[in-house]
Amino acid sequence: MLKLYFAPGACSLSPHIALREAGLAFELDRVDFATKTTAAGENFLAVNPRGYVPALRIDAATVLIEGPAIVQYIADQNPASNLAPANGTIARYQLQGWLAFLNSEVHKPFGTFFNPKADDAAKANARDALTRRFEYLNGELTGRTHLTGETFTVADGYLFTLLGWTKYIGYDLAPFPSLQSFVGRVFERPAVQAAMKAEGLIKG
Ligand SMILES: N[C@@H](CCC(=O)N[C@@H](CS)C(=O)NCC(=O)O)C(=O)O
Repeated sequence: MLKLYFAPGACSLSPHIALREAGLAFELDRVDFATKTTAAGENFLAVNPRGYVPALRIDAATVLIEGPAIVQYIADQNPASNLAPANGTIARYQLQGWLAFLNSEVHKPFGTFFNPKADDAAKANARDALTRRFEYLNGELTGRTHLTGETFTVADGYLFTLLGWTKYIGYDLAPFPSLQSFVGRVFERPAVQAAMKAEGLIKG
């Protein structure tokens, strides 16, 4: 069975949502970053030598790492769930473009706020970077319901996960009404609520 290595509320929520949206059977194993061990007793550095979540165990010998790759693998296990356009189509490359943008331009600036060594100047720069990206994303999501159009894809689960971190860093999304309504729309999805409940992020 697939196993997702995760930490509550971390970027691993994105593949967690994708697994539930795809209706796949999977188990969860929580990673303790301080000890780099998992709840099931595995040495996490042997699972992912990079030391971070998410990681997806596919079988005894195979672990997939890096969120954008993992969510596409999940989507491809159940094409009928329409979580990603078919491989080889221009729409698939566009989805990969969104995942790359979210990974490098939105995810990364958040990392500064969770880095205890980051000083106030670094945090101010990261906040400015997020603001630029939010302005752009707010424009993109004005007039359409999801990043790639009118259907939910793994890129939307990733953006939802990232936007959820604004409450941890005291960033008010009120100036970005289309982003706020996107968060509300994605939150309504049963798979999203199930994933958040399983991670203890909302009450069950
Ligand atoms: N490039 C990786 C980044 C993953 C990442 O930043 N993971 C964070 C949580 S959101 C993490 O595990 N941090 C703990 C650590 O690095 O010790 C990906 O996109 O999958």
